[in-house]
Amino acid sequence: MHPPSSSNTPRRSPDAAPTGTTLRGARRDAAILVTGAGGEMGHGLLEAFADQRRERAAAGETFPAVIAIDLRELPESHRGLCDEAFTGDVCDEKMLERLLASYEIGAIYHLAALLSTRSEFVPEIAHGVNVGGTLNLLRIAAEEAANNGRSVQFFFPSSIAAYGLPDLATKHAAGPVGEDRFLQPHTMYGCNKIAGENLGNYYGHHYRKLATDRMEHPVDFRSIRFPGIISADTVPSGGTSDYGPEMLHAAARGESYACFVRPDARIPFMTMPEAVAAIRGLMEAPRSGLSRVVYNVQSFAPSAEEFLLEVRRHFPTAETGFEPDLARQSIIDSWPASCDDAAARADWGWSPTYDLASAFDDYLVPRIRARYEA
Ligand code: AKB
Repeated sequence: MHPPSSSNTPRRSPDAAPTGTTLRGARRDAAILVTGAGGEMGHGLLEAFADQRRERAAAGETFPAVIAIDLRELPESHRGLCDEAFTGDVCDEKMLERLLASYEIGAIYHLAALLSTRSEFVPEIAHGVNVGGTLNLLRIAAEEAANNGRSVQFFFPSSIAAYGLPDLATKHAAGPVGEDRFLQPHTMYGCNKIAGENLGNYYGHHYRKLATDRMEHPVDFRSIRFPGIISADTVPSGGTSDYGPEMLHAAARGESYACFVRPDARIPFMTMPEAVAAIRGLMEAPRSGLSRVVYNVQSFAPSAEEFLLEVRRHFPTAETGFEPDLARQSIIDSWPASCDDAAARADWGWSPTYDLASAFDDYLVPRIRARYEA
C-alpha cells in the first residue's frame, strides 16, 4: 500500500460555487466527498456533479463543493471537475480529520477499493483498505450527521462479487439471481463487499443501539451491486471482469489478446455511463421509495464468445484467442450468469440504456475509435 501522503492540491473548478459564504474556521464549506475519484467511475461521477452544478447555477442555486480523494495525484482531466483534490489513503484518519476541518460533508461516494483479482494476492491488505476504509468513512458520516443534525448520504459500490454460486450446475440452474440469494462469496473482495453492505446497514439503522444519545438513521446508506463495467475511456485493472473491456480495447488498438476465461463464461455487464446514471438514479431517489439498502442492476449478460462476436462485428481482424486462467475462471464461475434487477426498476426507476449490440453501436465503438484513431 502506498505510504499515505496528505498533500492536497487545492483546485477550485472554474465555476465552483460551494453553498453559503465561508469564514474559514467559523463555518465549513458544504461538500460532497468522492473517494477513489481518480478511477473510471470517479471520473464519470465528477463529470455528473459538474453537470449538476451547471444546472443548479443556471437556476440560481448553489451546489456543494466536490472534494476528491485518491491514492494517486488526480489527472488534470479530473482536477478541473472538483473543488479540492487530496492525495491520500482512505485509511489515513489524520488526513480525513484535516479534511473535516474545512468541509461539512453532506454526502460520501466511496469508490476506493482493491478489486477482486488484485485482492486475492494481498487479501489481508485488501480487507484493510476495503473494509477498514469503508468503516472510517461510515464513522465520519455518522459523526458529521450528529454534528449537523441531519443524516449524511453514503453511496457504496458493491459488486456481483458479493455472490458465491457453489458450482457451475447451480449457476446454470439459478437463472437471474436476486439480492438475497447465494451470499457466500469466494473472494476476499466479495467478502469485503458483503461486510461493507452490512456495516452500511448497521450505520443506517442500528448505530450505537444502546447509547442514550443515539441519533436515528445518521447515515442514509445506499448501495448497488455492480456487474462488470465497460468504459470506452479507460481500461480497468485488477478486476476479474476485466476480460470484457480488455478484449475490446485490444481489438481497437489492433493488438492480439488472450482472453483468460472460457468462451462459455457468462456474467452480467453494463457500460460506465449506465453505472454513473444508476448511481445518480439511486442517490436522487426519495428515501421513502426504497425498499432495500442494496440493489442489483445490469444491462446485458453475454458469454465471452458472444462478446467476442460483437467485438469482431466492428473489428473483424481482431486477433483474440481463449487461454483460460483456471483460478480466475473459478471466480467468474462463482458469480451469477445474470442478476434480477426488478427491485431497482420498481423502487427508483432503473432501466438500462443499452443492450449488447447498441452498447457497441452507440457508445463503445464510436468513443473507442475516436480515442485510438485520434
Ligand atoms: C471485478 O472484476 O473485480 C470488478 C467487479 C465485478 O466488481 N470489476
